[in-house]
Amino acid sequence: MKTHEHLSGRRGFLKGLLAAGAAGMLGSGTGSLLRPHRAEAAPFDPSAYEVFRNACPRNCYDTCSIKTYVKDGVVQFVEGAPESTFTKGGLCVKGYTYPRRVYSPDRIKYPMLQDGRGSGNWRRISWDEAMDRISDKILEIKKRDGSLLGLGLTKYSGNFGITNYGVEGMMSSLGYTTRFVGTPCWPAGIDAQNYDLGDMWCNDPEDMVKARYIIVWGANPAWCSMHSMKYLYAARERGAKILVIDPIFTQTAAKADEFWQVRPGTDGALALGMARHLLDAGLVDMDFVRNAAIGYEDFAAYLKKNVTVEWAAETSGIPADAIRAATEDFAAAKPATVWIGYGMQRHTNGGSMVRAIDAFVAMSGNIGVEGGGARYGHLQTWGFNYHAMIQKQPAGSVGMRGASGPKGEFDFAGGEAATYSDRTLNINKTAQEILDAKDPELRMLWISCKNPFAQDFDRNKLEKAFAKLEMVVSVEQFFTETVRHSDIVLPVTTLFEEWTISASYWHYWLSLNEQAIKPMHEAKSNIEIAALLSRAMNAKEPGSCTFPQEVDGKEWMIKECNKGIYDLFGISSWEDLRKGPAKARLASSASWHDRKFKTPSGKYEFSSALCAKNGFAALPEYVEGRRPDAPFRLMTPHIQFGLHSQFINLDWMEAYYPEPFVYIHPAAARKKGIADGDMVRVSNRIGEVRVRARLSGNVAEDCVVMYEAWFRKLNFNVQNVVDDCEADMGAMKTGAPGVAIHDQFVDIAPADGGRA
Ligand SMILES: Nc1nc2c(c(=O)[nH]1)N[C@H]1C(S)=C(S)[C@@H](COP(=O)(O)OP(=O)(O)OC[C@H]3O[C@@H](n4cnc5c(=O)[nH]c(N)nc54)[C@H](O)[C@@H]3O)O[C@H]1N2
Ligand SMILES: Nc1nc2c(c(=O)[nH]1)N[C@H]1C(S)=C(S)[C@@H](COP(=O)(O)OP(=O)(O)OC[C@H]3O[C@@H](n4cnc5c(=O)[nH]c(N)nc54)[C@H](O)[C@@H]3O)O[C@H]1N2
Ligand SMILES: [Mo]
Repeated sequence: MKTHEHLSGRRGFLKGLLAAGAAGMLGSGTGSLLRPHRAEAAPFDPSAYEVFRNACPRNCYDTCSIKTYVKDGVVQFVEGAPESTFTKGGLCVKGYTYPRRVYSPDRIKYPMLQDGRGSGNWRRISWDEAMDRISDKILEIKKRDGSLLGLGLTKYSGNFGITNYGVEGMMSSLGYTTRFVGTPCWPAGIDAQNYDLGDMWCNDPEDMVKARYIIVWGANPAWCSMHSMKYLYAARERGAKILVIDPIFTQTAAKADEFWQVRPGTDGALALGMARHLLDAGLVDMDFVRNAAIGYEDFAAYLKKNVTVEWAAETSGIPADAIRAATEDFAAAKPATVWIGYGMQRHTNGGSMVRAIDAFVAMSGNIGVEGGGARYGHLQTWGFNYHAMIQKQPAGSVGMRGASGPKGEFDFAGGEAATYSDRTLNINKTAQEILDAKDPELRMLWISCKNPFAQDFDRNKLEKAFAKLEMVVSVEQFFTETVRHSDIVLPVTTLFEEWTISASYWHYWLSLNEQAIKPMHEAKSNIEIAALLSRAMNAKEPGSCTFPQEVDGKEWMIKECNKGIYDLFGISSWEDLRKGPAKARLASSASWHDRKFKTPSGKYEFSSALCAKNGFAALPEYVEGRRPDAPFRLMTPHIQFGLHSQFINLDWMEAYYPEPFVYIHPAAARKKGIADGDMVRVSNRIGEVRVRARLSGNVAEDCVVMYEAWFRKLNFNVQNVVDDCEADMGAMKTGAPGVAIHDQFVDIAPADGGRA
């Protein structure tokens, strides 16, 4: 059965499943006597509901268009919007839990103050008291330091709705502050694609159906982009072959025709070996490399001198014959494509691996081709006004001298010259940067759309860093570990309670997010919170904050739209999106279809002078990965039932996935005296995790896997053993290098107390 068929168009899928579960319990194995009584289902009457448009604002490829059914002011259930051919009427299992998320008894309901950070002594306070305390602190910092550089913002991807860039706007409206810049997600690959192609711009994923050969290289769409799977299946039905390259035998690999269990961090060698074989077998697209590219001759010379298929096989662990055969099949299939995953570039040599894969695809003649391409991501549909983000500093604000650099991957506005700028710290080294910040020290941290204690690196160091902060404010929906390390928490709305608009970095659809219900409890949206803060600041010191003191969420959403967006999506106004999501009108489903690249030369650059200028090899040369300092490599990739620290904390989801595991190969477990289900200790230089072991042939013998996730009742946190080691690339476009999340090494042993 195919996943998408199974899930698509199932209204109330989760509710239905829970009901089935209950019926199952009643009837379990006892035959007809206890056959559950089934009430006649009332026919579905759509007119009984008010229907709203929503959009899943999580940091996910799929950015689903949602239809929300409301009765008596209460969200009853959600379904995927049928108008989007990408969402196609179905949501993932996480999406179907949204009605529980909004009404979860665990939600943060009011502003709260913790008497003694970490004490657990929380008490409810009013919004006025919260803003009074916060504005006092900000003014005190400004008085003490003569600037607001002691005030920091860390924000990432908790909610990518466009209006939420008002949080950055709020900071600017106070003055020049400290910003954590960069992204833990995809920066090395972004820079790599910028060196090669001049931008990150992928084909429409819906055109994968046209591909005759698909390599999914370090991505796991069966879990992380489940709506993309239907295109892989459709392509295969039309005769395409699918190869998955991953150190883990993933659910995606299980669906493929061929799986290569590559040694982590050696994909560069593999791609270069494949490139070398294209050369040897005379399979290079000479028209492309001669007319649309520069540096090909140098690259070919590098391959001849430094690369053999045997070396690639030796380095990556994939047999030479398999490399040759797949390369020939890939070259023969027209078109053929590689989906370059974000997981693959989270290595010390991640950017260089992406460049090697780009080069292989370019040599095969698949760049600029429908159904082809080196697909990574795009920001073609993000051309909003960012008016919420672009706020002026109050007159007389003092900051760092000189102009600021890029402020992250979505910094469309930034970079303009100014006398003063914000201070920028590396988001991938949050703990170290807080510890090192001087003149002034970081005194206060505002956390929004971000869960540092779950998602940032080296948790023990982070604990030390937070101890240095004088005040921590978290804007949150749930009592996360980060909230436990905060002084004040402010309750924020969910998608149903606010207006915004959401685009994807993968597909080409745009979705409106309407406010479907009144905000629960005392929750406010991120921009309303900014307005409240502005009111408090200006009451105390007029002119100290330029953020408007009243905002209307809907008006602010409308103000983000412009003619460029309307034209791109073929709509006359945002209101057209009330009828359903719209898709960008693409000249072609292929990126780079006109072969006009955005590189300095205007060509595909096998040899990039810019890359060399930034301290790397000009050619996509092989770079060795991080050296192990413990017996097992640890990988902590993304999980099916959660999105980072979100969703698994819901009781509905706990029912599916109550407990985390460390997955270890049976042979390795045997050597370590570990049996399936044992409590074990996974440890390294920086910390440890205690967790139950699951024996699995899906991981290599020298590798263990723990999926990142937050369980509200458990102490489980993978960041105890994931350090903040840098990836190679990322600084150019996102302001900081990426992070080598999968270059971690641990030992594993039965936990004291042995079997549990
Ligand atoms: N070990 C390990 N670490 C990783 C990764 C990994 O693979 N392994 N992956 C990395 C990647 S790819 C990413 S993208 C990052 C993700 O890092 P984050 O962006 O920090 O991750 P999330 O858990 O999605 O979201 C953070 C918080 O935002 C809150 N939130 C949701 N909606 C709103 C809202 O409207 N307003 C506010 N103020 N808050 C809201 C959520 O409740 C959640 O606690 O993690 C990185 N860290
Ligand atoms: N269900 C779910 N969906 C999500 C997310 C989630 O947390 N859960 N997160 C969202 C976000 S923020 C992102 S960034 C995307 C992430 O999407 P992906 O990049 O697909 O996410 P990961 O599972 O972290 O990594 C993909 C694969 O990369 C592999 N990998 C790691 N190192 C290497 C290597 O050296 N070589 C090769 N070939 N493969 C390697 C891992 O084993 C993993 O199977 O998904 C988004 N969608
Ligand atoms: Mo991510």
